[in-house]
This record gives sequence, C-alpha cells and structure tokens, in this order.
Amino acid sequence: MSIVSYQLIGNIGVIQLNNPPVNALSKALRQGVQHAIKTAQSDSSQALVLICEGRTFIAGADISEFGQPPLEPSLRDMLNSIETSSKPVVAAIHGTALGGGFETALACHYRCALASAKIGLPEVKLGLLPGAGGTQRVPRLTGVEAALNLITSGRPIAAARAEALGLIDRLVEGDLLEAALTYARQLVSEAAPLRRVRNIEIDAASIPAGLFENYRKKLARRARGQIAPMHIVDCVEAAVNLPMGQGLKLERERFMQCMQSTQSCAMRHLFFAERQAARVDGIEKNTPTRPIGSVGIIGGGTMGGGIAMNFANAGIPVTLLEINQQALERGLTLVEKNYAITVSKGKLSAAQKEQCLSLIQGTTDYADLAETDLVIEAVFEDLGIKKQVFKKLDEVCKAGAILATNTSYQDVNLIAAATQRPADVIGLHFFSPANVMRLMEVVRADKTSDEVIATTMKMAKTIKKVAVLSRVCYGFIGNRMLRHYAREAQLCLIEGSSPQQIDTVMQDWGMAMGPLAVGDLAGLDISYNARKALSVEQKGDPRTYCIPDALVEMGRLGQKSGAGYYNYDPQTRARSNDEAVMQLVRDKAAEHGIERREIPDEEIVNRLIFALINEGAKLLEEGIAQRASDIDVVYASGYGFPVARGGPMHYANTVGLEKIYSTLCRYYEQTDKDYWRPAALLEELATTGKQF
Ligand code: T1G
Repeated sequence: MSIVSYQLIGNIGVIQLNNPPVNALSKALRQGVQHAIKTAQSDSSQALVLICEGRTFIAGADISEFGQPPLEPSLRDMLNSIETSSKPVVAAIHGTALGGGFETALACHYRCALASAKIGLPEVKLGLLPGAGGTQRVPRLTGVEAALNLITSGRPIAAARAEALGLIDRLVEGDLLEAALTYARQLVSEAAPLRRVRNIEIDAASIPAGLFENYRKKLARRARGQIAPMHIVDCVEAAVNLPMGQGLKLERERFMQCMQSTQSCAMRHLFFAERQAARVDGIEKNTPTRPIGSVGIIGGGTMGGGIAMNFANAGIPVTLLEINQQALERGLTLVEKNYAITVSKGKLSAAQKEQCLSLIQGTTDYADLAETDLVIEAVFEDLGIKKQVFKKLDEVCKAGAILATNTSYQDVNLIAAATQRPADVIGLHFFSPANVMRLMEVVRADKTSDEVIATTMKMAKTIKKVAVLSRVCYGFIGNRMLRHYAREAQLCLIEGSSPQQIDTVMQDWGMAMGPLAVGDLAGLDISYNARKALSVEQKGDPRTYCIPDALVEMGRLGQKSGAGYYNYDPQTRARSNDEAVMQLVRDKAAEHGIERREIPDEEIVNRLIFALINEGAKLLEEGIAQRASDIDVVYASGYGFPVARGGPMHYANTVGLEKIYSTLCRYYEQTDKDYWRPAALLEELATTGKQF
C-alpha cells in the first residue's frame, strides 16, 4: 500500500497515510499529502478527512532526517497547502499525535479524536521547539499560559484535556473513519467556515503583566542550562505581538538555532540510544519469549516494595514474600504509603491506587511462588543470603520460571550456581526509588539463556523501564563507573576543595545533584557499611574514604541524621555549610600529609567526568557494555547525567577524544595512578581520529 492514498467516499475526500511504524513525516509522506490536497481542490469533494493507518496518527517529523539537507516539500509547505485548501480539512486523530503530527492537525480546519488519543509537542525533549507553527497556532487556540505549559513541558495530554483547551473540536467513538466522515458531512451540511487558526488574533491586553518574564525565571530553574525552553517562550510571546507570518519566521529561525545546537544533537542521540539499547547483539529479534503473567518479589524493603509497584502499575499481579508477618506488614504499609504519595501528587487516582494495591498480595510462604512466571530477589546485599534464597527458589518454583536478582554488586554467576537452573537466572538491577527511576540494568550471567534475556528486555518495556544489558562485573555498568567519579570527588575534596564547591560546580555543569549531596541523600552509612566488608587493599586509597568514614563515626549520616557533608534544616531539609566539616577535611588532609591547594572548577569537572569516560571505555573493551550509547543511556536515565550533554561517551565525542586522551595522559603522569592510564580503546580511537 502506498504511503499516502486518496479516495472519494461520497462527497468527502479521504487522505489516508500509511508510513509505519509511527507515520513519521518523511519526504514521501509530505509529497503524498500535498499531491492529495491539490487533487482534491478540483474534484467533487466538499470536505476532506486526513487519517492514518496503523497504531497512531502522525507522531512527528522523521527524526532520522534531522541534520541532513532539508528535503522539499518542507513540512511548512505541506501545512500551508492544507491550511489554504478551498475545502475544510478534518484531522482524525488516534494514538499519539505528536510534534509535527499535531502541528499538521493544527493546520487543518477541524480536529476530531478518539478519547484514547493523546496529543503533544515533545520537541523540547529533543532540544528543539515545534518548528512547523506549533508555537504560533497553539496559543491562538488555548491562550498563552496553557500553550507555554504544553510546549515547554513536552508532555502529551489526553484528548479530553485537549478538547477542554480548544485544541480538539470533537471526541468521537467507535470506528474513527466512520466518525470522521459523519463529522465532515455535518460540517458540509452546516456550511461550516474554513476556520484557519492563523486568522485568530490574541488580545495582548489579556496577558497578565510579567507573565513571560516569570515563566522565563521558572524555566531557568526547571530546565537549567537548556536553550530550547527559552526560545519557546520567545516564540509564544511573538504569537501575541507579531502577525502570523512574522511569528512563523521567528519560530523558524529559533528552530534552526536549536536544531544546530550541541544540546539537541545530544538529546536526539539519547532518543535513538534508548531504543537501540533494547536490542541485544547476537540475539535474534524474533527469539521466543516467555509470558510474564505473574511476579514474585522476595523482600519487602524499600527496593522490593518499589519493584512490586512497577508490576502492579502494569496490571501484573505480584506476590510479595517476607520472612515473617511483621516484616511483611511493614513492607505492605510502605507500598501503600508510596502509592498515597503518588496520588497526592496527582499522578494516580484513588481508584487506580486501589486497583494497584489489589494486585499486590503478601505471603511468608515460599510455596505461594510455585506458579509465578518471574521471581525477583531483593533481599539484603549479602551473597550468602542471596544464595540461600535462590536455593529455595530452585526448589519451589515451576520449570521455566525466571529467577532474577536485584543485586547491585554481587556476582550473578555465583548466585546462578546456587541453583540447578543457571540458564533461568538473570540480574535485574533496579534503581532507587524503584517505582520512579526509569533505568534497569539487565545483567546476563555466563549461562543465562537467550530466551530469558529476550524475555526480560521485552518485559522492561511493559513496566516502562529503560533496559540496558550488562555482563557481570563489580558494579555492572553504572556503579562500576561511579566508583571512579566518586573517587575523584573525594580526592578533590581532601586536596583543596569543599563540599559546596564540588557540588555547585557539578550541578552547574548539569548533574541533577552534586556527588557529596547525593551521598547525604542516600545515607553515608550505606557505603560505610559496604566498605566494612572489604579488605584494606579492596578499599583502595584511604584518602578516598577517610572523610566519609569520619563523618559517619561522628554520627553525621547525611539527611537522615540531619547532618552529613552539610547541615539540614529538620523542616525544609534545606542544606547549609558547616565549618566543622571543613575542619575535619583539613585535619584529614594534614593526617595524610597533603598540602591543600585551590582546585579550579574546570579541573573538578574534568577529573570527575573524564574518570567516568575512561572507565566506560574499559567496559566497552571488556564487553561488559554492548555499545557506547548504552553507557549514555545508563547515565542519563539512572544517574542524573544532563541529557543536554548526551551521556558520558557522547560528551567525550563532543569534547574530542584527543583532548580527553591527552588530559588522561597528563593525570597519569602527575599521579602515577593506574586508574588514570587511558583505556586502550580510548587511545586507539583518539590517535586515529575516531569517536565512540
Ligand atoms: N521519527 C523517526 N522514527 C521514529 C519517530 C520519529 N519521530 N518516533 C518513533 N520512531 C521510531 C523509533 O525509533 C522506533 O524505531 C519506532 O518508531 C517505534 O518507536 C517539525 C521537528 C511515538 C510515543 O518526538 O515519542 O516533529 O526502534 O519504540 O514506545 O515541530 O516513538 O522500531 O526501529 O518509541 O510505541 C516530534 C518521538 C519529532 C515523538 C511511540 N515527535 N516518538 O512510542 O514506540 S520532532 C517525537 C515517540 C518534530 C516538528 C518537530 C515514540 C511514540 P525502531 P518506539 P513506542
């Protein structure tokens, strides 16, 4: 079937698009629509319907075309053909009308949609702005504030909400084509006008004073350092003050600035990287997978409860097992509390909360897991305990059940060896809070079967996780790299910096939080206890942990104790610096014979980030991570790495591997520390002018 077909059904011309998988606005599609509109101008049709085959209305411009020379006809030309049509065009929307897709609907004269449909302008998530009239047409229909919220958030909204905002004219049910034809015939019978959105004027006097400036201030905090949101505000402001033609011109200029920015290049990289991460090299796309119709969770602590919520949210029944009734009650109460928080934030209705809770049943009897398809162990981070759990699971679970561990560090091969079915054992490393964080590291052990890998990678999408495959090593991908990042933060601190300098520098650079503030949030006692289990040589350089150890021994565990690297207000949790901490830092420096010096901000960024990059290169060399873009997905979706920089490996390409390499060589010469020796892969790429 061709990408665009046109037919007359009675007195209505129907333009049908069919460009799988999401009807993206490719060149062929734009040409086809323009040709159909032209044909319709001189046939017997009295109105037109624009509708899509497949799972969704147009989901946007074809992102894979970006960065290439523009291909005629442009999207703007296509939309102009629609809007200037002599006959009314009705957009019939299902699925997700996003970006240029919704902009196409806005160029139509009327819009109808199934109640299940969503509309949105997610360009800002790609470091862009709606470049085909969205910033000019939306405010003309919804008013300025709603337009700013829709476009700067990039979040889709349900069709009913869109109708309330005036973006959709009619919600329809049943067969969309039939409903759209009925609507179009009604418009013809009523001689409905050619309602062009471009002709709507916005009354400048209706705009509250200071609205745009206040919005810019809010965005400066919310989208720190991102340029597209600010351009969006300027474009929406132009929709108020300039005629449509000039507003479209400004929008086009700003769109091109965004398109050519390193920020958008980084964010578009992550868009495709997330989808690439779902693919496992060497495993056929059509590898059979096992149904996951029920899940067991061992351990109702913070992680176990959060993991359980993911499956309940996806409508999958969960059996949560704890060692005794008291622990079970505590776990179920924690889940209920977390759902209550979600409801209070308006992200879930009370009815949905009850529905999810009804899917989570507690037990203290392993026999209740005998028929579950997948069991995820989330008990204390101790190999011996985990082995006992898996030995028990091996005894009670049905053949074919997938046995997964949520371990952060333990060797999944050793856990698998505690069973008679190592092929069914895999790591599913969730990130705390497990019901919020999108990242899930899928850890394939040496004997994990392709079917189990394919099943869990597919299951990740069901529970709305971004899955990244890792092989077994200490810390897998994210935490193994994080140790080097954390090491440099500690060394910068003891060598001359301060918690506030390190955290401010890294947060200004784009990290969601500075490394020491993260330590206070997680609790300094967690890594303190983990270190206690290590031998002296395993602990590494004492300069990299003597300060957090001393803080814990002073009772400064972080936010949970009201003080860590910083002091925390008991009510607001606002943090403040504490001279006692700096005195401790100076004392520890003296103890280790370190003459403190001023450390430039740029040195802090380079040491922490280049340490990540070097370890990431080693993960690639060792085959722990499949590809550099997978590492970027781990850091952008699990560790607060700025999406506008695309992830550590994409950032390295942006900086230039030669610079990374020469800096690492300098650090290696200065410190003679093996961890600064550039990875062989990095050296090879840097010296041959290649990229990750
Ligand atoms: N262009 C090209 N390919 C796309 C695409 C797009 N816009 N959207 C999805 N794909 C591919 C994707 O790579 C994957 O390919 C397959 O479709 C299924 O996607 C002018 C400039 C629509 C909600 O940002 O949010 O319009 O891996 O796995 O989970 O102002 O895709 O199978 O080979 O994500 O069901 C604005 C982006 C573009 C929407 C479906 N539009 N897409 O989610 O499937 S900029 C967007 C999505 C723009 C205008 C501006 C989601 C989805 P493959 P998927 P899904």
